[in-house]
Amino acid sequence: GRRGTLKGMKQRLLVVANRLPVSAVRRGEDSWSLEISAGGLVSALLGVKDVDAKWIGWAGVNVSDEVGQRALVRALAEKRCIPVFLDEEIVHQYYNGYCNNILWPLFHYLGLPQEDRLATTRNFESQFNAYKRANQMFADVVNQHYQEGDVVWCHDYHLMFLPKCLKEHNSKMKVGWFLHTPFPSSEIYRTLPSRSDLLRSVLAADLVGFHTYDYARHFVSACTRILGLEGTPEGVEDQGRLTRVAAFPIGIDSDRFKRALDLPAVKKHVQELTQRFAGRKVMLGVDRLDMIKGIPQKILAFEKFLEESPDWRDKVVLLQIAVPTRTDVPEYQKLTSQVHEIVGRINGRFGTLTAVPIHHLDRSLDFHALCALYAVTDVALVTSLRDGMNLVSYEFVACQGSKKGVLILSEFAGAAQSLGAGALLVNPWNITEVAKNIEHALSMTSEEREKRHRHNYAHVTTHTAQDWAETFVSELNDTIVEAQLRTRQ
Ligand code: ADQ
Repeated sequence: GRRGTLKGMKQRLLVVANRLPVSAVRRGEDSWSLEISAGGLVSALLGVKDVDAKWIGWAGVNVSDEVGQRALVRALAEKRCIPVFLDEEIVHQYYNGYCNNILWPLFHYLGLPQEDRLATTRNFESQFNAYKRANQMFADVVNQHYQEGDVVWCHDYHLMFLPKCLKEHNSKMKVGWFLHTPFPSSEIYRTLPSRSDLLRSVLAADLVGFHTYDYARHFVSACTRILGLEGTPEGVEDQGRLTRVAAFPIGIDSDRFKRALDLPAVKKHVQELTQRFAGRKVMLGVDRLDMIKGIPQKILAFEKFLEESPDWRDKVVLLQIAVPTRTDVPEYQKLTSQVHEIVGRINGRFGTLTAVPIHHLDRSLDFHALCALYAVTDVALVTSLRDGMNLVSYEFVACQGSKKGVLILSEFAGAAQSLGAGALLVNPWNITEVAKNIEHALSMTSEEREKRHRHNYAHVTTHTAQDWAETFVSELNDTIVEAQLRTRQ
């Protein structure tokens, strides 16, 4: 089998992502305190057996002095992390500019900068140059630490130029690249000025992965239409060299959620929340505050539901937990005030002296509080306008072992392809349709709820983050083996 390649030996893996999975705070001239952020990627790779992983990425802080840099390198080494140092100007142009202002919106079908963002169109070239420079800096660090036999796994839209940089330096290096966002239809993608350069660079990898088959197909057609290359069922072929392209849907570490729910502190929290919202159905939204998550659309749909279902008004509450991100970007600030305004209006309209229909929090919750919240929820609302996968929907399902609540899920999230049979799928732009589905979800018979939940739960607990990482890494190994075989024949 494909997984056989990893048996018996520890596969050394270099994981390259824009951000290291740690937050670093400087405590003195040569001392740092580090906190590991247990994101999906970290737990995915911790769970993979026979893999010895090291992380390469930016630590999220600007360190311009050598003493500080050396101290950070030492501190990070203990966590198996290796930093890439980026100065403020590069971060501004590469990360805020090219990554977050150009690629992120484009890949989520929001198009290239217009109106407020138009100024960036003029800076496009300098931002793209900074992007390439930053990717080369990541490549330099990989090259310093690479040993023969390592495989290198590059992550996300920040590092599309990395496969090319790596292969130019060492054509034998095994390089994989995985995209966490959607890859858009080639009609959208082809508006990007640097469209060909980016595709050619990604194709330098041996294995290219996406969350869904659709994204992989979009990528292959972009290569066919823009570069004139041949798409095959295996991937994309260029002058006899095949880049394997495939779907690798991510999952979560579902056991981590199950274990958390067994903790006395979490159980107590569940009890408190249950009492707090007694007599009302709990609806939940958990998102990073980002345009792609469709938060205003979700809240407007909830308002529509309250308008049309007066009987439900004092029997339901929507908890929307939106953690702010990219807070220095004006568009994100605008989104925050827009959401606040809608929430305020609805609470003013439907609230009473003792209760409001929407609790909106601008912050992140710690893992245990989040688990408790997922567990007491009756209906989760995920209304992304586009989303690579959406792990919140998976986490909710993992925590619903006893309650068997309903998931309302946008058809534009990658998760719709895996949880579609259990969730109520909606078009988030159609507020009337979402409102009807809220009503349906709240009044669903327990038989239907259980049947839907069973389907989702089976999926979430058997398609885990560990499976995802293991499959990608072992396929990356096999791809190379096959490529070598082909040359020998
Ligand atoms: P994100 O856009 O961040 O990820 P998502 O997949 O939902 O979206 O993951 C968000 C994570 O952050 C979840 O683990 C969630 O628990 C946590 N989170 C969000 N809001 C929170 C809050 N208020 N408090 C605490 N925790 C919160 C990108 C892509 C996705 C893709 C993932 C993984 O945009 O489409 O699924 O990467 O590939």
